[in-house]
Amino acid sequence: MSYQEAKAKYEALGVDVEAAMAKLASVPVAIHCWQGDDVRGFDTDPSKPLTGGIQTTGNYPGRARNPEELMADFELMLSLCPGMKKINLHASYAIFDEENGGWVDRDKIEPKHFKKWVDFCKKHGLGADFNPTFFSHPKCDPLTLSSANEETRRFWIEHGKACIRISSYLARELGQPCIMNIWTGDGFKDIPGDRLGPRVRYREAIDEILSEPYDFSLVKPCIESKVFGIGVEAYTAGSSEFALSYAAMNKEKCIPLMDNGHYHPTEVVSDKIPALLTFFPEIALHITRPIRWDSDHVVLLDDETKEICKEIVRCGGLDGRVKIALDYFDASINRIAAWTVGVRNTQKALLMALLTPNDALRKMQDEGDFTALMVAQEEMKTLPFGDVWAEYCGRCNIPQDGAWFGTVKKYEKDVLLKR
Ligand code: RNT
Ligand code: ZN
Repeated sequence: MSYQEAKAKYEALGVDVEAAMAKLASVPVAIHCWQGDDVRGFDTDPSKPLTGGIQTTGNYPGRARNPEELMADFELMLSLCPGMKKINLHASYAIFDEENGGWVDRDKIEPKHFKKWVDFCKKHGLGADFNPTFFSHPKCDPLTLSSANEETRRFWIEHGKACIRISSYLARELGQPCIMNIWTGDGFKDIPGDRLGPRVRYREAIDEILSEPYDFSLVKPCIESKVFGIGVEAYTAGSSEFALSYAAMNKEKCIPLMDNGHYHPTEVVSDKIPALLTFFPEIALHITRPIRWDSDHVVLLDDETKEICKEIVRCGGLDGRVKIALDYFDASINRIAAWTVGVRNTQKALLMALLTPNDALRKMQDEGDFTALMVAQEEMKTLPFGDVWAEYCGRCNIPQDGAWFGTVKKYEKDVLLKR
C-alpha cells in the first residue's frame, strides 16, 4: 500500500496524518550515551564491575573504550534514527585531558570536563540531559547519599552539586532545558535493621544538592525511584513512595521520574502517567523494557511501550509536560543495533499514538459505548502503520526498516571488530 492510501485510511477515522508526523519531528527524545560502552564511563577503571544494582551482561565485541569511539558510535546511531534528539550523559562520561588539567574525582568535576560533549551536541543540533553518577565508584560504601558515614555522604552531596552546575552549563550552552536525574542504587541485599534512617539521610542529602542555585526553567532535577536491584534485593532507599513524596513536597524545584523497569511486574507505568499528571505539571520518564530481574532490556515495539506512548500523547505530554528519555543497555548484541532498535521503536510507538483517534475514543468512553470502544481499538491494530512510518523516515532522511542494518554490519566489520 502507498503512503497516500494509508493516509486516506487514517483520515477516514479523523486522524490528521501530516500533523502527526510534524508533531513527532518536534518532540525531543533523550538518548542515553551509556548503551555504547556498557555504562562504564571514562572516570573509573573499566575492568571493575558495575555497582549500584545494575549490570550489563554479554561480551559482544566493539564496546566503545574512549570518548572518540563513543561519539563515533553515537553518530552512526543518530544517522539511523528519525526525530528530534537529545543526548543523555552521565557524570562518569567527563572527558579529562591535558588541556583541562586531567582527572579529578566526582566531587570536583566542572563544566569544562563536558566542553567536548557540548561541541559534539552543537555539531549535531542536540540538547543534553545529565545524571550524577552515584554508582560504580570506590566511594560507594556501598551506600552514597543515604550512607550513615558523614564523609561518604558529603562526597556524594558535593558530586550532586557539581552536577547541578554542569547541568546549568549544558542548558545555557545548548539553549534548551537540561533534565538532571538523581538516581542512586542505595539499598541492602538483606533485611535491614533500619529502614527509616537511610531514607531520612537521602532526603536531607537531596535537599542539600538542590540548595545549589539553579534556574528551574533551565535545570530540571528529577528523582528516579526503583523497586530493587541486583545485590540490593531487600531494600531500596529511593523507593517509589520515597521518590514521589519527595517530588510532591518539592514541586518548585524538582520533578518525579518513572523508569518502567522499576516496578513490580504487573504494575504498568502507562497507567501511572495520567495519575501523576493529575498532580504534577511536569514528569520525566525512562523508557526501557523490564524482563525478569533486569530493568534495562532494549525497548521493543511491545504493548506496554505503545501504551506508554499513547498516554504521553493523550495527556498532552508532547507539549513539554513529559520529558522522554531512554534507558537500556545490552552488551550481548551489536550495541549500535541495540541502540537503534530502541530509538526507532520509541519513535514508532509515539507515531502510532499520534495516529490514534484519541478524541473519538474518549467520546465513546464518555458516552458509555464500550462496545464501540473495543471494536475501534482492536481494528486500529491492523491499520497500515508501516506505510506512514516509511514516509516519516523518508522525510527525516533516515533509512526505512530493512535499509539500516547493513550499515551497522559494515561498521561492525570495518570498525568495531578492530577494537
Ligand atoms: C538504573 C536506573 C538508572 C540507570 C542510569 C544509568 O536502574 O534506571 O537510570 O540505568 O542512570
Ligand atoms: Zn532509569
